[in-house]
Amino acid sequence: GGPSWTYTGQHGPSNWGSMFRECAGKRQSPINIETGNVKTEYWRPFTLKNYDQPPTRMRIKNNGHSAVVEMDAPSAPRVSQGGLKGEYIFAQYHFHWGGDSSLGSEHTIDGVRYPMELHMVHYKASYGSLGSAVAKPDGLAVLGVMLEISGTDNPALTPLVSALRNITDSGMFADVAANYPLRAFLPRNLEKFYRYEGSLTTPTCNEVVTWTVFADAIPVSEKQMEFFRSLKNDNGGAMVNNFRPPQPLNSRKVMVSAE
Ligand code: SG7
Ligand code: ZN
Repeated sequence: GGPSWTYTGQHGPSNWGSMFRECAGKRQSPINIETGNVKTEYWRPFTLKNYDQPPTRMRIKNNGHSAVVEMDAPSAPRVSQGGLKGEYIFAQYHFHWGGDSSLGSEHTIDGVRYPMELHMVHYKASYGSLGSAVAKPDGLAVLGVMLEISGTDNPALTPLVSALRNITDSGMFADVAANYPLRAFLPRNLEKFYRYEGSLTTPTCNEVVTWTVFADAIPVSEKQMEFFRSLKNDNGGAMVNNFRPPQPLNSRKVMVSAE
């Protein structure tokens, strides 16, 4: 295959653009969201289908860059409305986190970094598969959720965190014992969110993502964070700081939903 990429050193984010042409594009992600420089939009609320349905099976994988969760469900979770054009089918979710809790999120809000960010990746139903959708400018919708430190464990994360011990090395995967529905990983308030047109945050940085970043965070304990930090990356080093820094906004406009 092509050259591998990393989050530090010679193959790190500042050099992705020379290794993968699209990473040097004009609609890259993540970004810093400046809440004083957004345009209010009056959209219908999100319509979430099958987000409350417990999956029949959940698996977690160490892909060398992140911990990725896939699930089987009786009917596929899907999202529409909320300013999205069309219906998007859930594919997987994954996390980005820091080596300590002062950093870790990909998006920042007025420069504020969160210790972890969760991404629920969806592809446009009309494109039929994730593979075809990553070649279309409106192919993906990713829902981004910030996590903030809480004094108590987030119960929905407990089964995932337990499974992390079985996927310490890149390429490993494991079943997750308890099956929380997707809804358990979303903030209660889905009405306030930021929206912009961007890209995948990892190479090949395809400029195909309609981004949603919810204003409200969900909790995670410091103890739960430590389990994520104990994973190993592609090079056998600690999987930490697996976030891309904010990219130039260029001529794009960030929108905010009217609450
Ligand atoms: C993570 O981020 C993985 C990738 C994902 C990438 O490394 O979740 O997905 C898989 C299946 O390994 O790439 C195409 C895709 O979803 C970038 O996703 S992101 O822009 O949401 N961070
Ligand atoms: Zn991501």
